[in-house]
Order: sequence, then structure tokens, then C-alpha cells
Amino acid sequence: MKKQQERGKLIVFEGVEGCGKTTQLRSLRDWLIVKGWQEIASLAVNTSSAPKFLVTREPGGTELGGRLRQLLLDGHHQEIQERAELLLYAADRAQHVAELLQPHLAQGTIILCDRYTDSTVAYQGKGRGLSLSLITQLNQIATVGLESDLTLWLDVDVEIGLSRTRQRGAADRMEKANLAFHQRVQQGYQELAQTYPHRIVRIDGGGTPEGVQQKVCQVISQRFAEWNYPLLPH
Ligand code: T5A
Repeated sequence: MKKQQERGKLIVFEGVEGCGKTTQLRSLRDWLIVKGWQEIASLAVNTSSAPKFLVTREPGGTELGGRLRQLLLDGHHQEIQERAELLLYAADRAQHVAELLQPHLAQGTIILCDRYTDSTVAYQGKGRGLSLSLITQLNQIATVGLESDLTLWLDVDVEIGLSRTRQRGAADRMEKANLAFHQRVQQGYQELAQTYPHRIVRIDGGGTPEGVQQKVCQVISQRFAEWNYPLLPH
């Protein structure tokens, strides 16, 4: 296998509730392992020469983030004001970037992240209607300018996504928001994909999990080739 790259890459999964991000992240993790990549869980010294990847999420990619996630998503929690919600997501991100993303990227690790800055634009910006310029500024503060190298937007009809999450069980605080809110979030993703076509790739998430996985792997294979990352043949 080729020598690992200097800096890693940040690959993000985005989309409305129930779009299938978590399912696809898990499938991609399994596929990468088959393709010769090694999953790592922390910054512990690792002597293997295999190229490495890490799976994480927002909110909740760090210990502090785990506590913030609970506050943000607990369906029984008292009402959280919109600006307080925005700042809690930003706090989670600031900790995540400094504690996990930056150090791992500096070591050449590929990071697969469930949600990142586009979620704040779509949910707090378009969904809640908070100032987009304020959100851009906050994202800049939280990320110190760290953008994703590739964002896979799983595009699914809002009602289909919500019905998938309902089948899974009790709704979290965000899932409980009304349909119009989720439709504005979806509109937010559409606008983001149009504005940043170099960074955001739309994937139709409406098919079977296997069909969606095939499309995800196609995009990843293409990008890995561009980035000179190795993928073992089957
Ligand atoms: N948030 C987050 C903000 O408001 N601002 C921010 O800045 C950030 C970072 C995070 C919440 O916080 C909000 C957004 C969210 O509301 P989350 O855990 O990311 O929470 O929230 P969800 O999007 O709700 O994540 P989920 O895990 O619940 O949904 P996924 O990842 O979209 O979907 P997944 O893969 O878990 O699948 C849901 C169900 O559908 C089935 C699965 O088996 C599962 O039961 N499924 C399919 N069914 C049929 N066909 C397919 N192709 C399927 N794929 C999956």
C-alpha cells in the first residue's frame, strides 16, 4: 500500500431526520475495513502501517459533547431557547474540532463525521430562522475555519425520513418539531448543495439501504482516487 497522506480528510454525512446517515456511515466503515483501512478510536499510539479512519458525530463526539447531546436531544427536557440551542451546538463543535478533529487530521486520519456545520445552517438557520450571517460567524469561531473535504447529503423526502424514525421508537426533542420546520431544514440542504457544489455531493437516499450504499461507495472510490488514497481490491 502507498504511504499515508500528510493531512487527513474530513468526510461528513448530512440530511434531514431519518435520511439514513447513521446506517450509511456504518456500512462505509465496514466497506473501508474490507478495503484495507483500519478504524481507530482514540489518539492512542498505533504502530500499524495501515491507513486509518475514525468515526465520530455531532453533537456528541467528545465527553463534553456527549453531555451537550443529552441536553439538546432529550425529549423531556424543558424548552430550550433558539439562541441557547444554537450556542450549545456551537460549543459541542468547538470542543469536537479542538479535541478530536484537528489532532486526528494532523496525523493523516480520515474522519467520517455524522453531521457538521451544514446542520447548523439547515436546522438553526433555515429551520429556526436565526441569522445566517451570525451562524456563519459562529461556525467560523467553533471550527477555526475547518471545512469538510467532502459532504455526502442524503436527500430523502422529509415525511419518509420522519416515518422511518417513528418506526424506530420515541422521538427526540428535534424530531418532535413540526413538519414545516423539517421542510425548511430540507430546503436549507437544497440551497447549501447549490451554493457549495465542490464540497457537497447529493445522494438520493430514497432507495434501499444497499442501493444507497452502492452510491456512497462510488463517490468515495472516486474521491479516494483523486486523493491518492489506497483501496484494496476485493
Ligand atoms: N442538529 C445537529 C442541529 O439542529 N444542529 C446542529 O448543528 C447539529 C450538529 C442530531 C440532531 O441534532 C440536530 C439534528 C438532529 O435533529 P442525530 O442523531 O444526528 O441528532 O439525528 P438524526 O438525524 O435524527 O439521526 P438518526 O440516527 O436518528 O437518523 P439518520 O442517521 O438519518 O438515520 P438512520 O440511519 O439512523 O436511519 C433511521 C431509520 O431508518 C432506517 C434505519 O434502519 C433506522 O431505523 N433506514 C432505512 N429504511 C429504509 N430505507 C433506507 N434506505 C433506510 N436507511 C435507514
